[in-house]
Amino acid sequence: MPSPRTTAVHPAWLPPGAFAALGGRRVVVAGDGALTSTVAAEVAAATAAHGGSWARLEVGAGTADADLVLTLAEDDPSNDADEGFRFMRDGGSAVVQAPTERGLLYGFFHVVRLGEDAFAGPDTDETHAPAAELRMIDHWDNVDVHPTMGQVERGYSGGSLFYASGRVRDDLSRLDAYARLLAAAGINRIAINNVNVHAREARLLTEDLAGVARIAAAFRPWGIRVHLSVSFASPTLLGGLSSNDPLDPEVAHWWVRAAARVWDLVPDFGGLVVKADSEGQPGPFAYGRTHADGANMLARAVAPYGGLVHWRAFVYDHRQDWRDRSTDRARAAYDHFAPLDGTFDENVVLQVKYGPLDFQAREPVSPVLAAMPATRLALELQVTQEYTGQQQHAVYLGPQWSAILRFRLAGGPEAGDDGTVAGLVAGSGGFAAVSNAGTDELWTGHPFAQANLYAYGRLAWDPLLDPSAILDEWVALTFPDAPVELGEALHAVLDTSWETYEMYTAPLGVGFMVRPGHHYGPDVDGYEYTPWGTYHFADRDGIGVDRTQATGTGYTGQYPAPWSDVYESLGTCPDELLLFFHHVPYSHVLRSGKTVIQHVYDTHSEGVERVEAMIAAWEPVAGLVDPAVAERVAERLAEQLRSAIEWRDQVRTYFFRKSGVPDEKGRRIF
Ligand code: GCW
Repeated sequence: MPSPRTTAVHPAWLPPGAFAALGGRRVVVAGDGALTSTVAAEVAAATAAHGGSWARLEVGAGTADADLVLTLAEDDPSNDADEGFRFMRDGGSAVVQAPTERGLLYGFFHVVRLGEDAFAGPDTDETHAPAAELRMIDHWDNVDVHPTMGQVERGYSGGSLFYASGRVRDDLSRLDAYARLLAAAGINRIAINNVNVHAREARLLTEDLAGVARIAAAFRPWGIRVHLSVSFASPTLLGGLSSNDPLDPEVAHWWVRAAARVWDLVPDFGGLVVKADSEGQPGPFAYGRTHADGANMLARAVAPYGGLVHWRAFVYDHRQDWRDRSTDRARAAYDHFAPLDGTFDENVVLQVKYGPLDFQAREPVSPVLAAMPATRLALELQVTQEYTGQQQHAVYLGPQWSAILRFRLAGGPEAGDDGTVAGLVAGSGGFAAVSNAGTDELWTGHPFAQANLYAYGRLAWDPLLDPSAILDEWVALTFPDAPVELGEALHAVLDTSWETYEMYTAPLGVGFMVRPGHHYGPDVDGYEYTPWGTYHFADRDGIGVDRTQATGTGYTGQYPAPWSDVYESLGTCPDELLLFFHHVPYSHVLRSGKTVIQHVYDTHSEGVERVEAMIAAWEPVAGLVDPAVAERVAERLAEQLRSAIEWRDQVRTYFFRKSGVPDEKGRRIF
């Protein structure tokens, strides 16, 4: 019997075939509770589809005949925070034992991922546990369709999975499939609305609570807790108060009552997400208060319920004057937040974008992550591909995230792994990332963008996983019956796709160069004279932003040693970030031995050639996948090539016109 889920929506990384190994065996599920029932239902569907058998027993009941036992531990310590499990393989049979139901769920998906290897392989006894307790996905979904952003801000996958016709959907059945996919990737928290909270969306906190409760109910069987983005101005907007001052007792009391109403309806509600004093959103600055004042006031309202406040560090001046060379957007988060270290309540998580600007394909890691040891910090990533091809381009972001997570930001070499970005956040505020999923029948627009959502979850569970191995997992799960050539082709297309995208877009860490507003396609000067910040300063002689302490904005001084020195000096600054930190002449010779201008010419030509190679690698295997997937991939690859050519020609031409320096390889410039 085929799984009923496959007919409605694309199964992504959980097609029935992914369950063949366990589904053909004798399986026992032992234990009580809602999540154990989720596991039991999965086992029932898998064994029905693949000819095995299953039984649900009491913990500790005889399980001698089983090939696979999924059991809660007998001596249940009931530490709800424990999501780990023990995996044992012995003579061809396997046991998953977990202290909590959530651990059992993750142990089940571990077995699914292993496939036949769960049973065939050397005997083993392993324990597994996530590196981070907080593994969150954020949706930038609006209830209403926004006039310029559409329903999902920076969404490239159709409409919202949660809202339709101006309210929470009546039919939330698709959320079950979505929650299942997220749980299988290890995600355990979800924020269900945009951090830009417009008037309609603000009311989710009050009059739409019944709908929020229904959404939470859809995620609950999968161990995922729901969070809401809220407007800092809710007391005036929704409560009719005259102020939102965080130190005003009436305001604090309004939030206390709001929290009580939420947790009354949704007892396992996760907490609030806040974008304050950022890009026009209200915040504590209007009342002369700090962000700690604002965050702590909310934190105290939600603390009695174990709730969290995810407070975003994305605060900068978006009304700059391009003539003012002293304002540097890259400095803003550190300048605002580092002085507040140690002043946030324990249930505040400061959510920090991975770079100091805004999810560019290449940025240095945010210095804020090393500057606030007495604050719970979360790393914020962007799975939705706002600045990385908007799910038109095949860009596998696993390698980018892995490089960020492994980067040794703090403490120098002595700090060991604690000083990596993963080490700084995993045991602290964990991970958050903006989702790329929507109502698109393939979930993510580009079918290959599914791999990004999967990879984010897996890296949040274990930041040291190899992104190429994660891709193997995703391929094996998504295409369980495909011949090995398909996997090889997917590696050829995706392994270096981030680097390829970087090659044909903004060079050497300078960033942006995108069309303002929608951020798709090239526009070298698009943002250069706008209030949002200035990014490349190209003139006839050179390009780049001087962010040194010696002669520039001083941003390099926000880094701990050795990075402050490494980035300060032209001699040691890595090539890929050169123009982020320095303004140099076009004739400047990179560590690669090429001049900056020739590097720009070469990478832009090579980037297009690499997209052509991606297409050549994919075409021979396209017939191996579902025709709907093949058709979508073909259409997107064609657009990627068109767009890469557009980028190449505009960027090469722009810099030839600015510099007058010809391409030494004599290639055509327009
Ligand atoms: O990347 C920018 C986006 C905005 C977004 C903002 C943010 C939700 O262009 O659309 O707003 O970042 O992260 O708050």
